Amino acid sequence: MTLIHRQAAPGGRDRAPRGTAPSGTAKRSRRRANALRGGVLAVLLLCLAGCSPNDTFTRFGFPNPVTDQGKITLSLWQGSWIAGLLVGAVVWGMILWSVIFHRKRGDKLPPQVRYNMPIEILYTVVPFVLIAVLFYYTAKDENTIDNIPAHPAVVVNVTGFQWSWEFNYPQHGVTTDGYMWGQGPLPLLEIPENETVEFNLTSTDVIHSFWVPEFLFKRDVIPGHPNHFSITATQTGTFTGHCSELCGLYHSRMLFTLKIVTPAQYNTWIAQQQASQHSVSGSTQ
Ligand SMILES: [Cu+2]
Repeated sequence: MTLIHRQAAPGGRDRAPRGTAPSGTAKRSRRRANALRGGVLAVLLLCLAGCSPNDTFTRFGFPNPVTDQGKITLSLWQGSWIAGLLVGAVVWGMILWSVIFHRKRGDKLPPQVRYNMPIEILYTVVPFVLIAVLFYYTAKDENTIDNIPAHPAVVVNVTGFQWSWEFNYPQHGVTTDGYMWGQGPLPLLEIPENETVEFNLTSTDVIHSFWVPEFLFKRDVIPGHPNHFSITATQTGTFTGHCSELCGLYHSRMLFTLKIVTPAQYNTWIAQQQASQHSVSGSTQ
């Protein structure tokens, strides 16, 4: 209630009369105290961020990449964040500096610096350089990630449909499929580590999108417009793949299991699939 009873000083300004203005020494010590407070706050924030036990922090929220291409994407992501944070630090620093050391002390305007050519040129050149550097690294990394080797070790034809996936290995005459989540086993995509794998993506109905979060990569699966990409897996493990393009009622259930195995395990698995699939197709003829 004290706020309601509080009255503004005459003239609409709620400030101390001129005669009681703080002395120069008091002003300086207040400025110092404000700077100290700002410094403590910055150190606290840095500590809170730096002491995080989760190393997702150093990846700025990205999952741990499991492909050569994903590692490139991660470096670009980290570099862009660091560049952004450096620009942010300069801007936030200048804002804080103005707020702490250049508070309004009267109605007199401070010296104006309009049409100062060196400053105007700096304002134009610095953002241009920043964008040029970001563009260079983006274009360079995009070319590397989009590169498809002339002779990939493994080729997988991926077909997306409402609401599941089919994986065909044309070099081995093997096809795997499955069910959407909740209806049965998910389709299995098995690939070897340390080998180049090319994916050819097609859809039989609407636009889907092939996404393995640990690849740090997704690519649209479009009917009538085959898409391609290639990866080299760097570690073994089991992961979940998703459709990341809203494609209808059960879009969220359109999952698949990705298994990255050693080349020897991959060859064994392919041989098993060939034996079981060919005996099934032989017995149904
Ligand atoms: Cu889909």
